[in-house]
Amino acid sequence: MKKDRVRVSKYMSYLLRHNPDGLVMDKHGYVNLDDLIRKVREKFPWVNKDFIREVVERSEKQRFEIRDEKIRALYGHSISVDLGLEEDDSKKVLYHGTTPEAASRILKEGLKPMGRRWVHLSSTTEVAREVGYRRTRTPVILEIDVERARKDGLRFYKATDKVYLCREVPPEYIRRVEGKGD
Ligand code: HQG
Repeated sequence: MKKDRVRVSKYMSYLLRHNPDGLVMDKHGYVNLDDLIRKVREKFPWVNKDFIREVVERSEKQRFEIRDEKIRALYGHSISVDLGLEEDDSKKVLYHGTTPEAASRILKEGLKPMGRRWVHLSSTTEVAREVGYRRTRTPVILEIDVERARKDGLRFYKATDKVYLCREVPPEYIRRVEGKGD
C-alpha cells in the first residue's frame, strides 16, 4: 500500500540522511541492507526485503540506492558523507521551489544549505513546484543561472535525474520565475 511505503520511506530517509541510530554507515553513506531491514522492523515488524526493494524502486524521486547488498540515500543528508558525486556540466539552468517568505530572503542573501549539507536544486519547474508545495500552497519558483555561475567557478552536482546539489548559490545568479513575494 502506498501509505505504508511512504511511512517506511520517511523512516529510511531519517536513518540514512540524518541519524543512523546505531547502524554502521561507511564514508559514502551506505549501510548494510540486512542491518537496515532489522532496524526498520523494530518500528514496522511486517517489513521484509521485498518491501524495502519496492520502496526503493517505486520512489519517484529516486531517494535511495541499493548496491552490493548495501543501501544509502542519494540526497538530503544533514550528516557528512562523501557521495562521490558526478559534477554536472550539462544543465544551463536549474530551479528551486520554496515559500514566498524564504524566496524574499534568498533573493537578497542567496541559497544556503540550512539544515542540510547541500543546497537542493530541481531539474524542472514541475519538480521545483512539488518541492515548494511541501511547505506552502503558493510556491515561488526561482531559476538559477547555472551556466554563468559555473563560469564563475561554482560547482553543481547531479544526485538523481530530478535533484542537483550545490554548496551555496549567491543571489546574483537567482531570479524569480513564478509565484509572488511575501
Ligand atoms: C530555504 C525533499 C531563507 C529553502 C525535497 C527551503 C527536496 C532559505 C529551506 C529536498 C535560504 C530548506 C530538499 C535563505 C534556503 N533564507 N530560507 N538564505 N536558503 N532556504 O527541506 O530544498 O521528499 O532543507 O528554500 O523535495 O526544501 O525528502 O530543503 O525551503 O528534493 O526526498 O530553506 O528534500 O525531498 O529546506 O528540500 P530543506 P528543500 P524528499
